[in-house]
Amino acid sequence: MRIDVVSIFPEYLSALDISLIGRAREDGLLDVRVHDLREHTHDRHRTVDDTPYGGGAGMVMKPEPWAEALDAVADDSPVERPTLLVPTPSGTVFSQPLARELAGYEHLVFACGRYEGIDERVFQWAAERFDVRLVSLGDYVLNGGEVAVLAMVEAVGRLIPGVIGNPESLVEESHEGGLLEYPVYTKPSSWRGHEVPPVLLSGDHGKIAQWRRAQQVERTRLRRPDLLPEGPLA
Ligand code: JE8
Repeated sequence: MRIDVVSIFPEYLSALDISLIGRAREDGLLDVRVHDLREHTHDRHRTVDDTPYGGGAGMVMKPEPWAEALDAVADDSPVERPTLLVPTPSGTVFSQPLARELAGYEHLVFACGRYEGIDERVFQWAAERFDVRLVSLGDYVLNGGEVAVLAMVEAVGRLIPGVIGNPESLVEESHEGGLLEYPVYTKPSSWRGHEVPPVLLSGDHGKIAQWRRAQQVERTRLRRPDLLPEGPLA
């Protein structure tokens, strides 16, 4: 899979050089290219922002550097219409099903805004060359799209075949099964007065699976009741 990221803080994306995603890149499973938006400015000060029409606080990202940067990425795309993902607090909330969908695509492009965001016309224009998706990491305020891109690239990247050593860990996990994860423990079995639940030491794999499922349901009921089916159990 090919991923391009455009940002005024390309060094922010250096986290993609390490760990699981870094390894996937070394292994040739992922081709991640980070671009500096300022390379697509042509004035002395490499200006990417200007004052908002209509007034108001802060600055808005100018359309011209974005169009030039995105044109360059689209010209170099392995596909006819790559997917352009724009992190924004006014987008649809990113989710595991969306990560799954994106993991099936050949080319993703992320546009990281800063300041008060990117001139809205960029998204209208970009629809000529991209499938444009405005996505939010969640209902809280960040200073720009970079942190959201780190999260989304990690969520998508780990779903690409070969990126995770043990793909079994992909099926069991939270948000694919619709329940939260069960609690996990390791040695020592007794630690600072806290014991590992004895069932996990019993060697009875049927009972362990049953216990873990019950833990998942109980945690979900307590912490994320919104994930459970409505009403009293049939
Ligand atoms: C961003 C963001 C995601 C999330 C994403 C991109 C670009 C209009 N507001 C802009 C005003 C306050 C500051 C904002 C800064 N900003 C935030 C996000 C996001 N994805 N879940 N929260 N925030 C930009 C500029």
